[in-house]
Amino acid sequence: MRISYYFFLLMLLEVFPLAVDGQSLTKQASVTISGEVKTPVELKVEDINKMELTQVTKKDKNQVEHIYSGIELSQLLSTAGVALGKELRGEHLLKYLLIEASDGYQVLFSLAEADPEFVSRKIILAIKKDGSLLPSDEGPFHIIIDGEGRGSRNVRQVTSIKVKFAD
Ligand SMILES: Nc1nc2c(c(=O)[nH]1)N[C@H]1C(S)=C(S)[C@@H](COP(=O)(O)O)O[C@H]1N2
Ligand SMILES: [Mo]
Repeated sequence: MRISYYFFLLMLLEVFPLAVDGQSLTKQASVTISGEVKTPVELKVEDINKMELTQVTKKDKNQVEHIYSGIELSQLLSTAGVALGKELRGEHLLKYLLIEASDGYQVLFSLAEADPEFVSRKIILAIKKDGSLLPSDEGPFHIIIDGEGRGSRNVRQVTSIKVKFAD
């Protein structure tokens, strides 16, 4: 009895703080948009959740389709004052987006690829999958590209988006 009591206490100490940490980690986590922007921004999951969300479907490796919801990259970039649409011309076409993840993984998109006036295929920074916040191995922020055949640019656990000039 005594042993199982200690075991129970140990379980509470081990499991409960972990569960709390998981939730607060998602709450505290943020994504930054910086570099060639008017105003750098740092957004939390709840900030993005208040914005207009767009849905993109993607099949997983077992061919099961999932509905991801998130903010379109173009909208996200406009919160930082990045020039898009008619203003995206001339030297601005030399800009690219460097997407960085917590494991050091990096991928880039040309800025024009994220502008719906150039490319109608949507790219979102997803915060939800099938209606729930993303699991920690994917999120809290996950780039999802509509209809892209290869999975490698769907960056999981995004921490920052940097707007840069190719020179
Ligand atoms: N952060 C991060 N995202 C990543 C990767 C990675 O190594 N780190 N690998 C990419 C590659 S190469 C693929 S094929 C897909 C795999 O996603 P899946 O495990 O959800 O199928 O994730 C992409 N996103
Ligand atoms: Mo991959």
